[in-house]
Amino acid sequence: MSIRDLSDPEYFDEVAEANAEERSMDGLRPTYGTVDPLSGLMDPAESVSSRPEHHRLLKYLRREILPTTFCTGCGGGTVLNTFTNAIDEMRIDPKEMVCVTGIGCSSWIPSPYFLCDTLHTTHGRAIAFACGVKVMKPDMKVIIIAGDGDLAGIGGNHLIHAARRNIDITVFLVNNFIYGMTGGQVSPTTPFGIRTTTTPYANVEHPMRIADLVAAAGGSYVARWTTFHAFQLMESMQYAIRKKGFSFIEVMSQCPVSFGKSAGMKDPVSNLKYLRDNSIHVDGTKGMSEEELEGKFVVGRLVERNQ
Ligand SMILES: Cc1ncc(C[n+]2csc(CCOP(=O)(O)OP(=O)(O)O)c2C)c(N)n1
Ligand code: SF4
Ligand SMILES: [Mg+2]
Repeated sequence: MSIRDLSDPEYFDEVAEANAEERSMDGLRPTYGTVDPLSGLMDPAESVSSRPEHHRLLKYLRREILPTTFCTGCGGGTVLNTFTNAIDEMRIDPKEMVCVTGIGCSSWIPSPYFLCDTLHTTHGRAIAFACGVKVMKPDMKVIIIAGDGDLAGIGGNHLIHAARRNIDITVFLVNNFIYGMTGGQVSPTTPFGIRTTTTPYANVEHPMRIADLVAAAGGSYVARWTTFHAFQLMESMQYAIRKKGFSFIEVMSQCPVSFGKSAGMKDPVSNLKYLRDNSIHVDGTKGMSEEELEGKFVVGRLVERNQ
Protein backbone atom coordinates (compact mmCIF):
# COMPACT_ATOMS: atom_id res chain seq x y z
CA MET A 1 0.00 0.00 0.00
CA SER A 2 1.47 3.33 -1.01
CA ILE A 3 1.55 6.18 1.48
CA ARG A 4 -0.39 9.21 0.21
CA ASP A 5 0.51 12.84 0.78
CA LEU A 6 -2.48 14.07 2.78
CA SER A 7 -1.81 17.68 1.80
CA ASP A 8 -2.50 16.75 -1.85
CA PRO A 9 -5.93 18.30 -2.69
CA GLU A 10 -6.61 15.51 -5.21
CA TYR A 11 -6.45 13.01 -2.40
CA PHE A 12 -9.55 14.49 -0.81
CA ASP A 13 -11.40 14.59 -4.15
CA GLU A 14 -10.71 10.88 -4.56
CA VAL A 15 -11.91 10.11 -1.06
CA ALA A 16 -15.06 12.17 -1.65
CA GLU A 17 -15.74 10.31 -4.93
CA ALA A 18 -15.21 6.93 -3.27
CA ASN A 19 -17.57 7.90 -0.46
CA ALA A 20 -20.22 9.07 -2.97
CA GLU A 21 -19.93 5.74 -4.77
CA GLU A 22 -20.37 3.85 -1.51
CA ARG A 23 -23.43 5.90 -0.64
CA SER A 24 -24.99 5.12 -4.01
CA MET A 25 -24.85 1.39 -3.21
CA ASP A 26 -28.39 1.75 -1.89
CA GLY A 27 -28.96 0.32 1.55
CA LEU A 28 -25.76 -1.71 1.66
CA ARG A 29 -24.07 0.44 4.23
CA PRO A 30 -25.60 2.24 7.18
CA THR A 31 -25.98 5.99 6.83
CA TYR A 32 -27.56 7.84 9.66
CA GLY A 33 -28.65 11.04 7.99
CA THR A 34 -26.92 14.36 7.75
CA VAL A 35 -25.92 16.49 10.69
CA ASP A 36 -25.93 20.27 10.40
CA PRO A 37 -22.32 21.21 11.25
CA LEU A 38 -23.38 24.45 12.96
CA SER A 39 -26.34 23.33 15.04
CA GLY A 40 -25.26 19.70 15.44
CA LEU A 41 -28.87 18.69 14.71
CA MET A 42 -29.69 15.74 12.50
CA ASP A 43 -32.02 16.16 9.54
CA PRO A 44 -34.76 13.69 10.53
CA ALA A 45 -36.28 13.36 7.05
CA GLU A 46 -32.90 12.49 5.64
CA SER A 47 -32.07 10.10 8.45
CA VAL A 48 -35.34 8.23 8.03
CA SER A 49 -35.18 7.99 4.24
CA SER A 50 -31.55 6.89 4.18
CA ARG A 51 -31.83 4.44 7.06
CA PRO A 52 -30.71 1.02 5.83
CA GLU A 53 -33.58 -1.39 5.42
CA HIS A 54 -31.50 -4.41 6.28
CA HIS A 55 -30.26 -3.59 9.79
CA ARG A 56 -30.97 -6.65 11.93
CA LEU A 57 -32.73 -4.66 14.66
CA LEU A 58 -34.95 -2.44 12.53
CA LYS A 59 -37.61 -5.11 12.28
CA TYR A 60 -38.26 -4.61 16.00
CA LEU A 61 -38.85 -0.87 15.70
CA ARG A 62 -41.70 1.27 14.41
CA ARG A 63 -39.66 2.83 11.66
CA GLU A 64 -42.21 5.44 10.67
CA ILE A 65 -41.63 7.40 13.88
CA LEU A 66 -37.82 7.23 13.99
CA PRO A 67 -35.60 8.94 14.95
CA THR A 68 -36.64 8.88 18.59
CA THR A 69 -37.56 12.06 20.43
CA PHE A 70 -35.11 11.28 23.25
CA CYS A 71 -32.73 14.14 24.01
CA THR A 72 -29.11 13.63 22.97
CA GLY A 73 -27.41 11.23 25.36
CA CYS A 74 -30.61 10.12 27.10
CA GLY A 75 -30.39 6.69 28.71
CA GLY A 76 -33.73 5.83 27.11
CA GLY A 77 -31.89 5.11 23.85
CA THR A 78 -29.50 2.75 25.63
CA VAL A 79 -32.35 0.86 27.27
CA LEU A 80 -34.21 0.57 23.96
CA ASN A 81 -31.04 -0.67 22.26
CA THR A 82 -30.27 -3.15 25.05
CA PHE A 83 -33.84 -4.44 25.19
CA THR A 84 -34.03 -4.86 21.40
CA ASN A 85 -30.73 -6.76 21.36
CA ALA A 86 -31.97 -8.97 24.21
CA ILE A 87 -35.14 -9.88 22.31
CA ASP A 88 -33.19 -10.45 19.08
CA GLU A 89 -30.65 -12.75 20.75
CA MET A 90 -33.40 -14.73 22.44
CA ARG A 91 -35.20 -15.12 19.11
CA ILE A 92 -38.47 -14.10 20.69
CA ASP A 93 -41.18 -13.45 18.15
CA PRO A 94 -42.61 -10.00 18.99
CA LYS A 95 -46.03 -11.48 18.20
CA GLU A 96 -45.67 -13.45 21.44
CA MET A 97 -45.05 -10.32 23.50
CA VAL A 98 -47.14 -7.51 24.91
CA CYS A 99 -45.31 -4.42 26.17
CA VAL A 100 -47.16 -2.28 28.67
CA THR A 101 -46.17 1.18 29.81
CA GLY A 102 -47.36 4.33 31.56
CA ILE A 103 -46.50 8.01 31.05
CA GLY A 104 -43.05 9.61 30.89
CA CYS A 105 -39.97 9.68 28.64
CA SER A 106 -39.02 6.13 29.74
CA SER A 107 -42.51 4.95 28.86
CA TRP A 108 -41.74 5.81 25.24
CA ILE A 109 -39.10 3.06 25.10
CA PRO A 110 -41.64 0.31 24.40
CA SER A 111 -44.39 2.56 23.11
CA PRO A 112 -44.28 3.79 20.44
CA TYR A 113 -40.77 2.63 19.51
CA PHE A 114 -40.88 -1.15 19.99
CA LEU A 115 -42.91 -2.96 17.34
CA CYS A 116 -45.15 -5.42 19.15
CA ASP A 117 -48.57 -5.17 20.72
CA THR A 118 -48.16 -2.25 23.12
CA LEU A 119 -50.48 -0.76 25.71
CA HIS A 120 -49.62 2.88 26.50
CA THR A 121 -51.70 3.35 29.64
CA THR A 122 -52.37 6.13 32.13
CA HIS A 123 -49.70 7.40 34.51
CA GLY A 124 -48.87 4.81 37.17
CA ARG A 125 -51.22 2.11 35.95
CA ALA A 126 -48.98 0.00 33.70
CA ILE A 127 -48.76 -2.91 36.14
CA ALA A 128 -52.52 -3.00 36.70
CA PHE A 129 -53.08 -3.23 32.92
CA ALA A 130 -50.26 -5.77 32.56
CA CYS A 131 -51.80 -8.05 35.20
CA GLY A 132 -55.07 -7.94 33.26
CA VAL A 133 -53.28 -8.89 30.03
CA LYS A 134 -51.50 -11.78 31.76
CA VAL A 135 -54.77 -13.12 33.17
CA MET A 136 -56.41 -13.11 29.74
CA LYS A 137 -53.34 -14.15 27.72
CA PRO A 138 -51.22 -16.34 30.02
CA ASP A 139 -49.05 -17.59 27.16
CA MET A 140 -47.89 -14.11 26.14
CA LYS A 141 -44.70 -12.58 27.55
CA VAL A 142 -45.87 -9.43 29.31
CA ILE A 143 -43.12 -6.85 29.73
CA ILE A 144 -43.40 -3.43 31.37
CA ILE A 145 -40.88 -0.66 30.80
CA ALA A 146 -41.54 2.68 32.52
CA GLY A 147 -39.92 5.31 34.72
CA ASP A 148 -39.29 5.82 38.43
CA GLY A 149 -42.07 8.40 38.69
CA ASP A 150 -44.51 6.07 37.00
CA LEU A 151 -43.69 2.76 38.67
CA ALA A 152 -42.25 3.84 42.05
CA GLY A 153 -44.17 7.11 42.55
CA ILE A 154 -47.79 7.20 41.42
CA GLY A 155 -47.81 3.46 40.60
CA GLY A 156 -45.80 2.21 43.59
CA ASN A 157 -48.66 0.36 45.19
CA HIS A 158 -49.33 -1.75 42.09
CA LEU A 159 -45.63 -2.63 41.91
CA ILE A 160 -45.40 -3.84 45.51
CA HIS A 161 -48.52 -5.99 45.27
CA ALA A 162 -47.68 -7.52 41.89
CA ALA A 163 -44.32 -8.56 43.42
CA ARG A 164 -46.05 -9.91 46.54
CA ARG A 165 -48.43 -11.95 44.38
CA ASN A 166 -45.50 -13.12 42.22
CA ILE A 167 -47.47 -12.53 39.03
CA ASP A 168 -45.65 -13.83 35.96
CA ILE A 169 -44.72 -10.48 34.40
CA THR A 170 -41.39 -8.73 33.80
CA VAL A 171 -40.76 -5.14 34.87
CA PHE A 172 -37.87 -2.92 33.75
CA LEU A 173 -37.97 0.27 35.80
CA VAL A 174 -35.87 3.04 34.26
CA ASN A 175 -34.67 5.09 37.23
CA ASN A 176 -33.35 8.43 36.02
CA PHE A 177 -33.86 9.99 39.48
CA ILE A 178 -36.39 12.56 38.27
CA TYR A 179 -39.66 13.29 36.50
CA GLY A 180 -37.88 13.82 33.20
CA MET A 181 -40.72 14.42 30.80
CA THR A 182 -42.39 17.15 32.84
CA GLY A 183 -39.21 19.18 33.28
CA GLY A 184 -37.45 17.89 36.38
CA GLN A 185 -39.68 17.59 39.45
CA VAL A 186 -38.45 15.61 42.46
CA SER A 187 -39.27 11.90 42.31
CA PRO A 188 -39.18 9.22 45.03
CA THR A 189 -35.72 8.21 43.78
CA THR A 190 -34.10 11.66 43.60
CA PRO A 191 -30.87 11.62 45.64
CA PHE A 192 -30.65 13.59 48.90
CA GLY A 193 -29.48 17.17 48.48
CA ILE A 194 -30.30 17.57 44.76
CA ARG A 195 -32.11 20.73 43.69
CA THR A 196 -35.07 20.15 41.42
CA THR A 197 -37.84 22.42 40.17
CA THR A 198 -39.99 21.35 43.15
CA THR A 199 -37.15 21.25 45.69
CA PRO A 200 -35.41 24.53 44.86
CA TYR A 201 -33.57 24.50 48.23
CA ALA A 202 -32.47 20.85 47.70
CA ASN A 203 -34.19 17.53 48.33
CA VAL A 204 -34.43 16.88 52.06
CA GLU A 205 -35.68 13.30 51.63
CA HIS A 206 -33.64 10.16 51.08
CA PRO A 207 -34.30 8.21 47.88
CA MET A 208 -36.39 5.07 47.81
CA ARG A 209 -34.23 1.99 47.12
CA ILE A 210 -36.86 0.59 44.85
CA ALA A 211 -35.18 -2.71 43.91
CA ASP A 212 -34.66 -3.48 47.61
CA LEU A 213 -38.31 -2.74 48.29
CA VAL A 214 -39.43 -5.07 45.48
CA ALA A 215 -37.03 -7.76 46.73
CA ALA A 216 -38.62 -7.54 50.18
CA ALA A 217 -42.14 -7.60 48.72
CA GLY A 218 -41.64 -10.88 46.86
CA GLY A 219 -41.04 -11.90 43.27
CA SER A 220 -38.76 -14.46 41.67
CA TYR A 221 -35.91 -12.35 40.35
CA VAL A 222 -34.76 -8.85 41.31
CA ALA A 223 -31.67 -7.15 39.92
CA ARG A 224 -30.20 -3.70 39.50
CA TRP A 225 -27.94 -2.49 36.69
CA THR A 226 -27.12 0.82 35.04
CA THR A 227 -26.96 2.04 31.46
CA PHE A 228 -23.19 2.01 31.89
CA HIS A 229 -23.38 -1.80 32.22
CA ALA A 230 -25.14 -2.37 28.89
CA PHE A 231 -23.99 -5.98 28.38
CA GLN A 232 -24.70 -7.09 31.95
CA LEU A 233 -28.05 -5.36 31.65
CA MET A 234 -28.85 -7.21 28.44
CA GLU A 235 -28.07 -10.59 29.99
CA SER A 236 -30.06 -9.69 33.07
CA MET A 237 -33.02 -8.69 30.87
CA GLN A 238 -32.87 -12.06 29.14
CA TYR A 239 -32.75 -13.84 32.47
CA ALA A 240 -35.69 -11.82 33.79
CA ILE A 241 -37.78 -12.53 30.69
CA ARG A 242 -37.10 -16.28 30.98
CA LYS A 243 -37.73 -16.43 34.71
CA LYS A 244 -41.13 -17.71 35.78
CA GLY A 245 -42.94 -15.41 38.20
CA PHE A 246 -42.48 -11.71 38.90
CA SER A 247 -39.12 -10.43 37.67
CA PHE A 248 -37.80 -6.92 38.12
CA ILE A 249 -34.75 -4.92 37.07
CA GLU A 250 -34.07 -1.41 38.28
CA VAL A 251 -32.09 0.25 35.49
CA MET A 252 -30.26 3.31 36.77
CA SER A 253 -30.23 5.60 33.77
CA GLN A 254 -29.17 9.08 32.75
CA CYS A 255 -31.34 12.10 32.04
CA PRO A 256 -28.78 14.74 31.16
CA VAL A 257 -31.50 17.32 30.56
CA SER A 258 -34.00 17.34 33.44
CA PHE A 259 -31.81 15.65 36.09
CA GLY A 260 -28.45 16.76 34.74
CA LYS A 261 -29.33 20.44 34.90
CA SER A 262 -30.17 20.07 38.62
CA ALA A 263 -27.29 17.82 39.54
CA GLY A 264 -24.62 19.74 37.63
CA MET A 265 -24.20 16.97 35.05
CA LYS A 266 -25.58 18.46 31.85
CA ASP A 267 -23.47 16.32 29.53
CA PRO A 268 -24.24 12.63 29.06
CA VAL A 269 -20.66 11.51 29.75
CA SER A 270 -20.59 12.95 33.28
CA ASN A 271 -23.95 11.26 33.89
CA LEU A 272 -22.49 7.92 32.84
CA LYS A 273 -19.40 8.48 34.98
CA TYR A 274 -21.71 9.18 37.93
CA LEU A 275 -23.40 5.80 37.35
CA ARG A 276 -20.09 4.00 36.88
CA ASP A 277 -18.28 5.55 39.83
CA ASN A 278 -21.10 4.97 42.30
CA SER A 279 -21.87 1.38 41.30
CA ILE A 280 -20.68 -1.48 43.43
CA HIS A 281 -21.34 -5.14 42.68
CA VAL A 282 -23.47 -6.89 45.26
CA ASP A 283 -20.76 -9.51 45.83
CA GLY A 284 -18.40 -6.78 47.03
CA THR A 285 -20.77 -5.32 49.62
CA LYS A 286 -20.43 -7.98 52.31
CA GLY A 287 -19.39 -6.38 55.57
CA MET A 288 -20.10 -2.84 54.35
CA SER A 289 -22.12 -0.63 56.66
CA GLU A 290 -25.25 1.35 55.73
CA GLU A 291 -23.16 4.53 55.90
CA GLU A 292 -20.58 3.12 53.50
CA LEU A 293 -23.34 2.14 51.07
CA GLU A 294 -25.06 5.55 51.23
CA GLY A 295 -25.38 6.94 47.68
CA LYS A 296 -24.05 3.73 46.09
CA PHE A 297 -25.87 1.68 43.45
CA VAL A 298 -25.58 -1.96 44.42
CA VAL A 299 -25.68 -3.75 41.08
CA GLY A 300 -26.13 -7.39 40.14
CA ARG A 301 -28.68 -10.02 41.07
CA LEU A 302 -30.22 -9.08 44.40
CA VAL A 303 -32.73 -11.90 44.78
CA GLU A 304 -33.63 -15.15 43.08
CA ARG A 305 -36.35 -17.43 44.37
CA ASN A 306 -38.01 -20.48 42.92
CA GLN A 307 -41.56 -20.47 44.13
C1 LIG B 1 -52.34 11.30 36.64
C2 LIG B 1 -51.19 12.08 36.10
N1 LIG B 1 -50.45 12.84 36.92
C3 LIG B 1 -49.39 13.54 36.43
C4 LIG B 1 -49.09 13.48 35.11
C5 LIG B 1 -47.94 14.28 34.57
N2 LIG B 1 -46.78 13.48 34.32
C6 LIG B 1 -46.51 13.00 33.10
S1 LIG B 1 -45.06 12.15 33.01
C7 LIG B 1 -44.78 12.44 34.66
C8 LIG B 1 -43.52 11.97 35.33
C9 LIG B 1 -42.83 10.87 34.65
O1 LIG B 1 -41.70 10.53 35.36
P1 LIG B 1 -41.01 9.13 35.14
O2 LIG B 1 -42.00 8.05 35.22
O3 LIG B 1 -39.86 9.06 36.07
O4 LIG B 1 -40.55 9.18 33.62
P2 LIG B 1 -39.33 9.97 32.94
O5 LIG B 1 -39.96 11.05 32.14
O6 LIG B 1 -38.43 10.48 34.00
O7 LIG B 1 -38.68 8.92 32.11
C10 LIG B 1 -45.80 13.17 35.23
C11 LIG B 1 -45.83 13.59 36.66
C12 LIG B 1 -49.88 12.68 34.27
N3 LIG B 1 -49.61 12.54 32.97
N4 LIG B 1 -50.93 11.99 34.79
S1 SF4 C 1 -35.89 14.86 29.45
FE1 SF4 C 1 -34.39 13.39 30.26
S2 SF4 C 1 -35.43 11.39 30.25
FE2 SF4 C 1 -36.61 12.78 28.91
S3 SF4 C 1 -35.77 12.40 26.83
FE3 SF4 C 1 -34.66 14.15 27.71
S4 SF4 C 1 -32.80 13.26 28.66
FE4 SF4 C 1 -34.28 11.59 28.33
MG1 LIG D 1 -37.88 9.39 35.76
